[in-house]
Amino acid sequence: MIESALDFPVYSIKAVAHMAGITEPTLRAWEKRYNILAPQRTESGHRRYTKRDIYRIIWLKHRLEEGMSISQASTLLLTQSETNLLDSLPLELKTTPKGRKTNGRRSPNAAIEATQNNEVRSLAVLIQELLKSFLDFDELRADQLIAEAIGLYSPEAVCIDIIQPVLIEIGQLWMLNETTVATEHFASNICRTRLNSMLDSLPIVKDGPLLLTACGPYEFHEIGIIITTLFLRRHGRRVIHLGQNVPAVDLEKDLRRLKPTLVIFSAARTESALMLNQEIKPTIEQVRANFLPELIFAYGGRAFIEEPTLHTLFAGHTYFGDDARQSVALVDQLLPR
Ligand code: B12
Repeated sequence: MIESALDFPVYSIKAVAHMAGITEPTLRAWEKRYNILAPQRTESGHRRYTKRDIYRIIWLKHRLEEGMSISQASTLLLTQSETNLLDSLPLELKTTPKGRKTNGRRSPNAAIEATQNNEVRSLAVLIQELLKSFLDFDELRADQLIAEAIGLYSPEAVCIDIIQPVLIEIGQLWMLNETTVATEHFASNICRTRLNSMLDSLPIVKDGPLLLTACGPYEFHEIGIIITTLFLRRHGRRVIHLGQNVPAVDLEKDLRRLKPTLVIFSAARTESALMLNQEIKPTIEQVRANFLPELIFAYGGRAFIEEPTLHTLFAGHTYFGDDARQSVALVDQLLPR
């Protein structure tokens, strides 16, 4: 029976082997010889592990590294509290104080804590169910879950604490070949549509300095900057979103026509950060030199979190923070009201 987000059987043996650093044959042997793992099976007979299984496996691995035999470790496992098991998690999955993020990604365990404390239907459960609905191509369920999340939590929490970790998880499953491109397209399209309708439901701000948001040339990862746009608009800022893959020539025309105060670009991959540097930055610098001297160029996105050396390319310009929440605080510093 599924009792919490720890108990969703979604991870294949390959994914578990990768995450825990244990070979697949070893996992199968532990299952066969010791009464410690009982993964569920899909209709076609493939094993599906839960997060709780993964925590147990990592705990066992640590005991073996300390010199214990697997039979001793598996006997000891049965006496361990859940807290001890969670303590053995690698940094990426480690429990952090509630709501704090690890590496731009909310710790799933912080939310699991919330479930255990009987708060409202927790973020962790919503995350796991939304993930499952995407993996099942269940559009209706996905839509219901996002609508429910919007009803329970702030748009900021829905975007950063639910949609973002689910998409990152899908990205990881996709990288591990555990899911297909179609699943990723399905999930990102639903999220994008929902975010756009959240944007549409906001009143149009007509006053104040104009902000432009965009993805640079050949950048199609748009959800992060849509979220940034949403947060800025919710904060009462006048923002026009120019969309994906904005070429430098078009940008120049838009800058001349719209005369914004701030232009904000997002790059999810190193390649697109390099394109920002080669094409967008010189265009903006030229426009600044010629007719908009006050124009501020800001940048952000996953590329700069994963590859911090990229910042050196943008010296003299404004890094807009590791996530969309930070951009709201930064805009108030740059453009006080
Ligand atoms: C959805 C998705 C796609 C979709 C995007 C759809 C869309 N309309 O946006 C599509 C199908 C287009 C796509 C394509 C590709 N993708 Co892709 N994709 C993803 C996925 C699964 C989710 C991205 C996402 O929306 N995340 C959720 C958002 C909310 O997070 P975020 O973007 O990081 O944004 C947050 C912060 O970074 C920050 N932020 C972002 N931008 C900005 C800007 C500012 C100014 C500020 C302040 C903050 C900020 O705030 C956001 C909210 O907190 C990621 C997995 C992942 N780890 O993210 C892979 C991922 C990014 N993709 C990847 C790859 C490799 C590709 C492709 C090259 C695949 C291919 N072979 O074709 C292409 C490249 C396309 C291109 N030229 O851009 C890799 C990138 C690896 C790397 N470092 O280079 C990832 C990490 C998957 C993986 N694990 O390998 N992808």
